[in-house]
Formats: sequence, structure tokens, C-alpha cells
Amino acid sequence: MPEIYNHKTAEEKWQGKWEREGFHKTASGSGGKPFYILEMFPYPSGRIHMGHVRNYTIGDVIARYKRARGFDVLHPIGWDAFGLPAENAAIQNGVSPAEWTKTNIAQMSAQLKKLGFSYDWSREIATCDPSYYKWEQWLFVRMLEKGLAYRKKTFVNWDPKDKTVLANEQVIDGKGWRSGAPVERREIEQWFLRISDYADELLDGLGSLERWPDSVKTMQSNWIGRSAGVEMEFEIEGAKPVRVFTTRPDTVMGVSCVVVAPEHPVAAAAALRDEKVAAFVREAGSLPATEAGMESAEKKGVALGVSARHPVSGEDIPVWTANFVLMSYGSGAVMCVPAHDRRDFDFAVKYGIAVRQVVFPPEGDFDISSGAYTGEGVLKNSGPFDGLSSAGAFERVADFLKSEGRGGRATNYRLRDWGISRQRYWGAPVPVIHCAGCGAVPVPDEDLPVCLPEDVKFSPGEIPSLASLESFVSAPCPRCGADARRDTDTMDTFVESSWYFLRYVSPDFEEGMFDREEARRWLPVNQYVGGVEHAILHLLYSRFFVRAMRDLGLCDFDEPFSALLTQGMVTKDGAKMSKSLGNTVDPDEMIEKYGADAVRLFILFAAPAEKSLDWNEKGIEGMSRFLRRLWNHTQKSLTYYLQDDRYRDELMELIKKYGSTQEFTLNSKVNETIEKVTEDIENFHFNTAIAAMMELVNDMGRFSLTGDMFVDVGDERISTNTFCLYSAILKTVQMLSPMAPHFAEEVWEMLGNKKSVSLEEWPKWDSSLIGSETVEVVFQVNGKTRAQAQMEVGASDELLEIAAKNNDRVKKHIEGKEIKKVIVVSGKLVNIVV
Ligand code: ANZ
Ligand code: ZN
Repeated sequence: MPEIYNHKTAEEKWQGKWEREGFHKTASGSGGKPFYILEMFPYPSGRIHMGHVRNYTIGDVIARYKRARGFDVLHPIGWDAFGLPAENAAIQNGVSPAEWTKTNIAQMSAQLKKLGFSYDWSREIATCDPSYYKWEQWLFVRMLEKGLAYRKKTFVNWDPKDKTVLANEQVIDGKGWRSGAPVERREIEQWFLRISDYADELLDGLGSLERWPDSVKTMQSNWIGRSAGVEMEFEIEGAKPVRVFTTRPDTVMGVSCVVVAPEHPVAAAAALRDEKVAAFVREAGSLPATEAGMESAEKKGVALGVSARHPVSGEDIPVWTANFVLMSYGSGAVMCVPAHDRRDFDFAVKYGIAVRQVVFPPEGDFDISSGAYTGEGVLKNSGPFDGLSSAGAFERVADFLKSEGRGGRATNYRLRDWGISRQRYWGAPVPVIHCAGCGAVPVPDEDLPVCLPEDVKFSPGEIPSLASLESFVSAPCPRCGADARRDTDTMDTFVESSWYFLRYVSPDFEEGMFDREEARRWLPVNQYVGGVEHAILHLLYSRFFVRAMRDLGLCDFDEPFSALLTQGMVTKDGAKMSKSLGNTVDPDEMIEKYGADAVRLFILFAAPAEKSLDWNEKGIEGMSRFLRRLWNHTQKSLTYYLQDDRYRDELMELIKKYGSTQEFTLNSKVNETIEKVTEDIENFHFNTAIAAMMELVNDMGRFSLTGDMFVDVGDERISTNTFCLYSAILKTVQMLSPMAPHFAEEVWEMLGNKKSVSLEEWPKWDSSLIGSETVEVVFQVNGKTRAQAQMEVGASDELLEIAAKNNDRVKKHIEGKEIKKVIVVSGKLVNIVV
């Protein structure tokens, strides 16, 4: 028996055993309730970082705990394997993106295995595998048939550094989310997915996600940005009327001008007549088309020399174009109300446009010369609407416009359709062939997948793209057979991650995206764990995909993830751990030095799961000390305990009946700890669960094995005292096993168990044993006080007598003597007369 815990040999030993014996293969049909625990799959960047370790440790604790609770657990892992870094590596080093990705996957799998995560590796998927993206292409074709995928020419966010189009979501403060380069505008043909069709459902569905963090739901809700308002038409001489969308129809009588987006047809028409307007439109066209960009840019505009007729007053008002009006929102035109909108106010001040106040605070006055009054209130200077409240005016104005045929109520969304086209090489090709005669023809199902040519060499510095691979591009038209050209766009990598959780239920399924029966059994995912950085994009796209697939008749549920846990960041000295800051900590080094279990424990212990976690190596040392302490108690309990578990149940009964005070106390603590740890794990409070176990292990340190009491059980004389410690350790190890699985296995085996602790049922607690109160009982010999002891209130006289006789100090005075009489005063005193 080894004296010192050797994490290296133990971890290797158990990882080998788990793998050889298929411990973590998904149980199916064993009758257990299914539980699907999923962590966001990693991008194969090359090495595992601490953020991964945190994410996957949390998921693994849940997976192991649920197995112990009798669930059939699905806990898969795979690789989000397409994307730019692979291409950047190719550009820099001339390696093929496929090679680079494969090498990284191999490296990172080995790292994950070293951490002892209980994945069902037989279900591993990589999204760059043709057997995976084949089904993505197949789905794309279904979406195309249904009109859920379509192509249109649009202004796009162009990342000049990564040379690709970005989704609005990927533009942060006017810069590319990955490259950080200022984003430009370009007009090209793009593929879109009609997520906006689902805007209402995606928003309303948030209400059913009770086990999602509120913060994530708020972010999604803001992203969808549903706003209820009114649309109205301003007539223009000799042209189509300009429609505007407003959320404040109560301000309609305060309109000073109509402002259209630079791309609006009215602006384009004016540009033909007026060089000043033309110049303005050209300049505005080079700016990024994002809201954030618009918000921060200086407000600039130019009058078009056109006037519009106010739909209520019939007054003629000027039409302008300005850079703060987005063509892509509402109808690309606004009614400008300087008195009540900050942006309009700034614009009016700059260009000397009239400010007309029409809404007044319910009480008090407002000095409109200092800025806009944006609140609601009572209407004045508003003709037929005078005296109405803002809310009342909303309805009246809407009704009026409707009855006049000049507008009515309207709802707008911030959410735009999802542009999925990327002009890059390392992605899933869009399965379409463009034919001069037939147009855009989907690749027939039997010709899928459209494989990405992998055996290409890009020379260093060259931007890899499918368009440059002539052998890929030229193809016969599937409809008429004429020479045609393949679409050279690849899909946004967020498309792959929008359905990977479905593929895991049957990763080798060949007749479709997934086996429907399996999907019924496992989905929706019971618990999803991942970073809050995916609060909007990935989670919204996945929610959209599941709904789209439902409407295509492919699955039977609405929401992909029933519960979501977003773990906090890993920081070092308060700063985010990142390669660019050079403050990363290599998990491998820590595993080597302290063992995977200590690393896992530290990650769980150092902070609540949702909060950020500041790295410090001392913390890991603390964890390995904790494990050592428990290891030492184990050694102690082994030297005393007869390794025979035949009598375990009987012994437990005996301890309940005859155990000494300290046994009661330890037992009570064990039961209390099981209850606490169970509740904590259920609520993801892993840090306090570990703290509770540490307290218990401290109590073991105070537990004395001297003054032992022996009882006859069967044909053995067994020490109740040692048994008590032994059984406390058994329970502790079981509770610890989801978090420190290797250590738990090793100790469990050492304690004489044949079956792996990962196959054990989660320990139960006995509430009747928790927190029993004690009283001080005096032990006397011949009327002289020799000792005191804390005994459980209500302990039997028989127990008091046994406890007294077994007390060390009492023993000294009675040993070898004949006991004549024992007087017990219940709950107070035992006097032994010798
Ligand atoms: C007049 C008005 C008066 C407005 C007022 C606000 C306050 P949300 O809530 O985000 O939907 N707007 C409409 N279309 C626009 C576009 N294409 N580009 C830029 N701005 C646009 O915002 C709706 C408001 O945003 C609308 O209500 C409109 O300004 C502006 F006291 O109309 B409002
Ligand atoms: Zn054709």
C-alpha cells in the first residue's frame, strides 16, 4: 500500500481503466431517465486554455453527479473545426488548414483526456468532417426550398483585414469581432437565412426558459429589439410617398422635417439633380452600416430640396438625408422631432432646423432650449390631439392615420436576417451551382456532400478562397448539364454550431441529420454550460435552427437548451487570461505539478461558477493539501479497520445505538455534509460544496481513534470508532468523486471496494442523525469525577454506561478491578463503584 498519494500514477491508471472499460459510454436503454449535459464545444486552436478547463470541469461534475443519481447521461464532445484561425495559420506558415486543424484536435483531445473528463469519446465529431457538413448542406437545400434561405444583393460589413463579410453581430463598435479592423461597407450578393421570420417566436420563447440566466434573456430580447410603433406616409410631389416608422406618434405635430437614409430612393433621385447631395451620399456610403457606428459618428446631413406633406396638418416640410438614418431599419426614413429626440435635437441645432415642443411634462415646465424633452406627458400645440396623454395620443394618431389611409400601427425589429456567406476557404461550401440558363440550382441530395478540396497548398501570404480553385469551381449544371460554376461562398461557422447538439445523439447516422428516435430521447439538452460571450449569437442561432427544423418536419421541440449555465471568465491579477496579454497559465503544467484533480478542485472552489475566477497557484496547492489530508485519514482508518465489509450495515446500526459522543458528532457531520453537498451541486454551488467537504475532513482530523470501543458483530470484534471514521471517508470520497474522480477511485479501491466509485449510487443522508444536541455528562469512579463527555440528549442509560466504561480516563481507574455497581442519573451522571 503506497504511503503517499501519487497523482500521476493514479490519474493514468484510472483514465486507462475508464477508457478500456468504456465507463463513460452513453448508457442507453438501461431504464434510467435520460440526461443530456453539454458544454459548448471548443474551437481547435491548438491548446486547451483555462477557460476550457473551467467550462469542462463544471460540465463533468454535473455529468458524473447525474450518473450517480441514476440518470442515463449523454456527455459528448467535439470540435467546432471550421473558421479563420486555420486559414491564418495557412497564410503564415503555408500548412493546409485541414492538417493544422487535425493536429490541433489530436493535441487538445490528449489534454482533455488528461483532465479526466467523462466524455463519451465514441461520439466525437468535427464539423470539418464531410460526414458532418454533408447534413448541414442538406439542411441548407431544405431551407432554400422553403424560402428560409435566399440570396440578395446587399451592403455588407466588410472586414478589410480578414477579407470577409461579417454578420452585424460580429461587428463590435464598428470593428471586426476577430480582427479588430474598422469595418467597411460593400455591396455584394449574399446568402441569408430568414431568422427574422422567427423574431416574435424567439422573443416570446424566452419566457419559457426559466432555467436560463436573466442577463442572457435580456441580451437576446434587446438583440431582437421588437418595438411597437406607427408607420405613416409623407406625400411627395411627383414621387412615391416616404414612409416613416416612429415609436412616438404622440410627437407627430412636432415634426420639423423628414430625414431619409443616404441609400433611400428619394436621396438617390435628388443626387441626380444636385451634386452636393450626390457627394454626401457617396461619402456616407463609405461608412460602416452599423448602428454603433452611426451612433458614435458625427451627425451630418444635407437638404434634398424636396418637400413632403405632413399627414395630419397638410403642411409642407423639407426632406433631408442624414448619416444617422439606417436604410435597413424600419422604412429607412424618420420623422425628425428635435424637441423630443436627442439625436434630432443635435441635428436641428447644427443645421438651424425648427424645434417645436408638443409634449409637456405632466407637472412643471421644461426648458426646450437646453435639449430635447424625451419623456412622455401631455400634448399641446397639437391641434386635434391637444390635451391627450402620450399613451392616449399614440392610439388616436394611429387610428387617425389608419382611417385616412396614410398609415397605422406597425412593429419593427432590430433583428436582421442572418447573412451566412463567407468568401473564405475553410468552411462548409454552399451547395449551389450557378448556371447561365437555370440560375442558382441546389446540388441534388445524392451529390452531397459538396466536399471542400483538402489537398490544396496555399502559398504563404495568399488569402485562401474557393473562388481561386478552378477545379472546384467548374461543374456541370445539375438541371441542364451545361457548364456551370459552383457557388464559392462557405457558410458562417455559426451555422455548424447551430445544430451540433443534434448530431451527437447519433453521430454516425447516415440516413439523415440525426436519428429521430434518439433525438426524441435526448433532446432538448437538459443542461448547457458555456461562456456568456455566446449569450446572443450562438444561442439565438441555435434557437432559430431548432424552430426552422421543426417547421421542416425534422424535429419535435422548440427550444434546444432547457437550462443554461454561463460560467465566468478566468482572470489573472484581475485581467482576462489571454494570449495577447501574455498572462496565460498552461493547464498541462499545472496537471503535471499538482494533478488533474487538484486543478479541477481549484477551478471549482476559487469562485462561484457564474463569477469570474482569479487564478492563483497557491489555491491549487491548498487543494492538493486537502487531498493529502484526506489521504492520511484514509491510511489511519485502514490500520485500524478490519478489511471486511460483511458487517457494514450492522455496524452502522450499532454506531447509532452504542456509538460514543465523538462518533455521534462525526456521523452527524457526515450526514449534514451529504445534504449540503447534494443541494450545492444541484444548484451549481460547487465552491461551497467543496468548503463543506473540507470542514468534514478537518473534523476527521480531530477524531480520535484511541479509547476505542469494540463490539462483537458476527464472528468479528470490530472497532466502532474506526469503523465510524472509515465510513465517514467512504461517504466523503463518494461526494468528492464528481470533482476529483481519480483520487476518489483510488481511495475507494483502497478502502476495499471492488466496484468503481463512479458506478456507485450517490450517498443518502439520514436527517435524524443531523445536528443532534448534546449535554455534558459527568463520569465518576467511586463518587469522584474523573471525566466529562458530550453525549447526545436522550442517550439511553445503557449507552451512558458503555461510554463511561470506555472513557480513557475512567478506564485507568477501573481496569483490573471488579465493578460492584453502576449508578446512572439519566442525562447527567454515571458513577461506577469498584
Ligand atoms: C420620431 C420620434 C420622436 C422618434 C421622438 C423617437 C423619439 P426603436 O425604439 O429602436 O424602434 N428611427 C426609425 N427608423 C429609423 C432608421 N431607419 N434609422 C434611424 N432611426 C430610425 O426606435 C424607433 C425610433 O427610431 C423611431 O421613432 C425613429 O425616431 C427612429 F421623440 O420617430 B422616432
Ligand atoms: Zn442549367
